[in-house]
Amino acid sequence: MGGIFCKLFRKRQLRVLINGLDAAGKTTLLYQLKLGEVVTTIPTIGFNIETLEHNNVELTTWDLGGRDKARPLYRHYYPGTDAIVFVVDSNDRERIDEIQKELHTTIKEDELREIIVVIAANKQDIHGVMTPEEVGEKMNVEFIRKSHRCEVFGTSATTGEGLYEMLDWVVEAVSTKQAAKVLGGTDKCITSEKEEKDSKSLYFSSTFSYIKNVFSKV
Ligand code: G3D
Ligand code: MG
Repeated sequence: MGGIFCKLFRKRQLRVLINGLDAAGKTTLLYQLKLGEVVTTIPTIGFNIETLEHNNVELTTWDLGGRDKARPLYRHYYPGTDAIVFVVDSNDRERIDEIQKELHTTIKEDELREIIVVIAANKQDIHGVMTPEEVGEKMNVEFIRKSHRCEVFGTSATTGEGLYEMLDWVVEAVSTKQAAKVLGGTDKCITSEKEEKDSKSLYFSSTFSYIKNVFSKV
């Protein structure tokens, strides 16, 4: 059976990039999720990549900034990505402009035209840091929203505060977007017959509830 049924219920993976300047809290965030082993790939390509895979969820992270030569290499990781989380150190007022520029450059990439953008205003456990609203303003969220769905969350990667709420939102946003694409007929069904058969009872809407479950139970 093809068509919408197949598209809605196929098996799919949630792919999220987690980017930010060094020391923003990306690695801490991955470990805080306690979903399994964080794998670091030491590259011949110029930047360290960490990945965390858990069932249908794949999180990939690397440090941005000061590496213009590496930028073309990032593109290798863009295809198939559902959402990008920019982790911002809310305590780092000096480099907020740098991360703002990185974010705006990144989301202009052709392959990220339709990506869901999340800003994690991290380190909210530290007294006196920029609030999520301030971070959103400095990152020029209003401008981003002209081209992308975008939301800001206050997080603390060390305490876990705000992380699941943020990931929940990502799952919801990706799910909504995917459903809209399927119903609008712009999404191609790539499910094999066998996968389709296996997946009828399991996926799409249930995939996301499942992922949500995974995140919220940790
Ligand atoms: P990165 O992977 O983005 O480079 P890391 O950043 O995860 O390595 O974190 C850099 C430092 O910031 C670490 O401190 C880490 O403990 C701290 N950090 C990360 N997230 C938070 C947070 O939400 N709150 C606070 N208070 N600290 C955080 P060290 O001292 O190990 O360098
Ligand atoms: Mg790191």
